[in-house]
Amino acid sequence: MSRTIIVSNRLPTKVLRSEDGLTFQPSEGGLATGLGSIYRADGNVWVGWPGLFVDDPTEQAHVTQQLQADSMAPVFLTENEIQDYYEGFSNGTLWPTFHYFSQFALHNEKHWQAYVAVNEKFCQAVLELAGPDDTIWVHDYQLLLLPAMLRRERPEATIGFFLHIPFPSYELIRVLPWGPQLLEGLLGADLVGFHTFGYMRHFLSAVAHLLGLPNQNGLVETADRTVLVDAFPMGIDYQRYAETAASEAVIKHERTYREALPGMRVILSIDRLDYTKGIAERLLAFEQLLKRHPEWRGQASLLMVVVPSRDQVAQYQGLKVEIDELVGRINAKYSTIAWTPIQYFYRSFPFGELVALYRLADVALVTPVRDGMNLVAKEFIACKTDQRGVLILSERAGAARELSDALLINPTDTNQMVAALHEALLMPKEEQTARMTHLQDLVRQYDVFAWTKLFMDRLAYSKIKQHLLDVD
Ligand code: GDG
Repeated sequence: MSRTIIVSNRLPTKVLRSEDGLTFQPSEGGLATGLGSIYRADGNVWVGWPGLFVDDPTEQAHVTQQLQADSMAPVFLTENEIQDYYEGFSNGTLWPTFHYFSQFALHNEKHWQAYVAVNEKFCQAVLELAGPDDTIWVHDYQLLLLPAMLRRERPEATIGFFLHIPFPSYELIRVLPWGPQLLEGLLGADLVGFHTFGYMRHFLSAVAHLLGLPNQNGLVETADRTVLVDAFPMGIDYQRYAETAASEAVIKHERTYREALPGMRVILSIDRLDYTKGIAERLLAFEQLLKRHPEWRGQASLLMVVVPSRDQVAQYQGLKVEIDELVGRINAKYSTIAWTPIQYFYRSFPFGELVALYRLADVALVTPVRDGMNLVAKEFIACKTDQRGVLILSERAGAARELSDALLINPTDTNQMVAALHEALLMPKEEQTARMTHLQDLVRQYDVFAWTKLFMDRLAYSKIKQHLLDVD
């Protein structure tokens, strides 16, 4: 029987250490939901790091056993590996480079060696589980070398790869000392998928320029195989958001928030702390709105949730200080006894409260300077059960390719952001409904289950196509 093996850096369950020992917390991420139906089906399995350093063999056995019961297989990483492979090469080199922040990118040979070694470790873990007929689906930038490593050991295997972040212009890949190896790593797959057609084109052009391999309609001919490259914009579990948004508990939360902000127009901003998300630029635009359009003072508040992330990395600590100072300065300048311009939360909200915030918001301000897709934009849309509300979206988020009924802006153009905010706050209800209805139709149809099915079908097709080419 053929099975599917999903591989990603993190498992969809977080293992946490508390005073009472280890606890297991399911992750609510979009990927976990979308693939949930696959990896929990007969014999399928998800391979990844449980998100915690565990070195005691008894504890490792306990974690393995607990996760196995829920179709997962852990890859344990040492503290050095977490530092050099994860924080070092993945988050300190690849993340900034792929988001066009190459000035932040570290080029450290030790980090690269750890990246190769950990990809090899994942390869061994997959090989122990995978049979010759199994389908292997590898995810994201932490595992770019894995497809070729698996291919070397299992030439016949069916291997798919999906990248969740942007793929940048080949000029940025060329700056990386290890660019060609990374591309060769990806070409071990049968199918390489990206969120947008633009990222796919950048990848094909990098493969042509750095490896000298041309393509025809997204088919790359390597020395011994054909690799299919395509775009698969990821969706969300629409029904889950829409149903939660209509639930009594969430409506109650929203009412409580409303009572605390009577008559106020709410502009919502939600991100992980990250320099790619354009949080500081957004604050500056809100400040300019208050300056140029004083009529919104006392009438509109920016509700800003920043979820702590990667706080061990220097750039993230600096960004946190910058955001704290900007919020402090703007609030100090414009606050009145009755009104606080920015309601700022540096923490994560439980799912139901997050959905209540989406319901509450009149405007969602989603303005990353670079973002592979951006699921927050789609979640906001799914939660607007009354078809009201305006999405302001950065044209540099992958989601902008699909969500053309949003107000699309350039996140580094403060004037344009101020104009969009003003327009959104004044937008007639009929226009809000017309735009939101279109956006909902789209996000509902291309949900995460459709995305998963499309990718798996295309992967199966790429394999059939290869057999036919081999026969020719
Ligand atoms: C990467 C790519 C791509 C946020 N705050 C809270 C909370 N969240 C949840 C959101 C959303 C998720 O976190 C964030 O997803 P994004 O897509 O916006 O961004 P990344 O984490 O950077 O994800 C991105 C994605 O992969 C998928 O391919 O779209 O471009 O960078 O689901 O709801 N969840 C809860 N409380 C919060 O306070 N419960």
